[in-house]
Amino acid sequence: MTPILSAFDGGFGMRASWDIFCSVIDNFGDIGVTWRLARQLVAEHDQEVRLWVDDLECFARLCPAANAKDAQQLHQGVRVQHWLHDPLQQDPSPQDQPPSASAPDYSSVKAADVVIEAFACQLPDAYIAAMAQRARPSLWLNLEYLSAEDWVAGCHGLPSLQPRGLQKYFFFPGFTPDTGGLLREAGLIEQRRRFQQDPAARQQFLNSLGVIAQKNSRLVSLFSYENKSLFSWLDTLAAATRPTQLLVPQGRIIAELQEWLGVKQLSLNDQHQRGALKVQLLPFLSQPDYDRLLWSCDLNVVRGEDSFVRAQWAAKPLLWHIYPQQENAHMDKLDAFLKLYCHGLSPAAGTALQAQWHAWNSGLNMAKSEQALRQVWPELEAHSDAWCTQLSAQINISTALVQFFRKWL
Ligand code: TRH
Repeated sequence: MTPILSAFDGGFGMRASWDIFCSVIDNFGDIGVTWRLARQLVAEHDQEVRLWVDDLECFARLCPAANAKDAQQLHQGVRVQHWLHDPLQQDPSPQDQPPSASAPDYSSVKAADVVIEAFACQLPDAYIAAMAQRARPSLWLNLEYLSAEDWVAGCHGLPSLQPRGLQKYFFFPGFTPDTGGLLREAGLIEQRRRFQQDPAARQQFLNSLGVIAQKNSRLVSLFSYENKSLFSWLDTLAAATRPTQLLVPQGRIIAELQEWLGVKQLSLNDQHQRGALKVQLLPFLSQPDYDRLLWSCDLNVVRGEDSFVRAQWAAKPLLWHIYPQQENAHMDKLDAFLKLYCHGLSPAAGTALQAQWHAWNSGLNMAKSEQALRQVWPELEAHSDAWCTQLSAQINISTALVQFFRKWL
């Protein structure tokens, strides 16, 4: 990876080299976000991108073309490099390393023009040294987790002095113009609108998943962590007059779903009817197909960060299971987003939505809030579309990153 900073003519010139470091904590969000960002920097900004990921198995779930055994591989223009994430910066002894692991020799690695340390994953010390040794040290950015909290805008873009005279800048995604924005591919909204205005395309996509959308049935996608509210929510859907088809990609909620259904093992495309509710298990989809599932449904239950954002681009009502944190810190994040999102909603709709999101994120009974939401559903549908239109007017995070770099030069 040869730094090509010299090719820059005052920042309006050629491609820069980018290294994005991702350490998979758990679940899919870390790699989900960084893989999407890496692809966008290549496809829309013609940048030279290397994505360092420490869990190739997890990466392969999101990139079916990937081989979890190959320490180096190229996908959609992104060079994917396996690394051994060692937060304590101790050289792992050989027996500690999994057989497929291959710790690159960082002393021979040329640090990129721009280095993104995703979610404070801690870069290898030898790589940081390489960043400092460049003729023009690398731009070092810490890509933070998404939050709607007020303090984020004030911290976005702030530098923090690091050893070896390096500066690390905190880069916050966000929902307002004074943040780094959200991941949104060029043309995504137009593509989603075309799909949603084409019933044949929706039906063809759903059929490809083995889903036959019933007339007058509400389609709901479910992607969440284990949740004590699930049973009461499903009971309410089963007892409703309007039929619901619940489409569940394989994931952490399946065990509780099996328990509620009273079945030992749900298999792919199994369909189980309970009253007005039909439940269908789907495979874990590619990211583009998961987008289309979100676009096809009338309500999307999502979690974490990336699916949460993708559901907002679907312009449909959503129910968010936020990633649980210690001391309930996640509830502040949930309320911060609700404060933004409920702006412009009628008191009845805002109250019903907040009641349901709080119940879902606190493991409480969902019956009352589900009933209340039904009364305001048309307003929520219109609101989710208006919210998406408002959000999509903002800069997207890949463009914001490239602009940040050009200003820094
Ligand atoms: O998997 P997650 O729970 O990831 C979490 C969050 O990112 C959280 O913020 C972070 O702190 C934690 O990881 C460490 O949820 P998330 O963010 O929605 O990521 C899921 C990814 O999986 C997303 O890119 C969408 C993708 N996906 C598919 O590609 N196919 C599917 O079928 C489904 C259901 C999801």
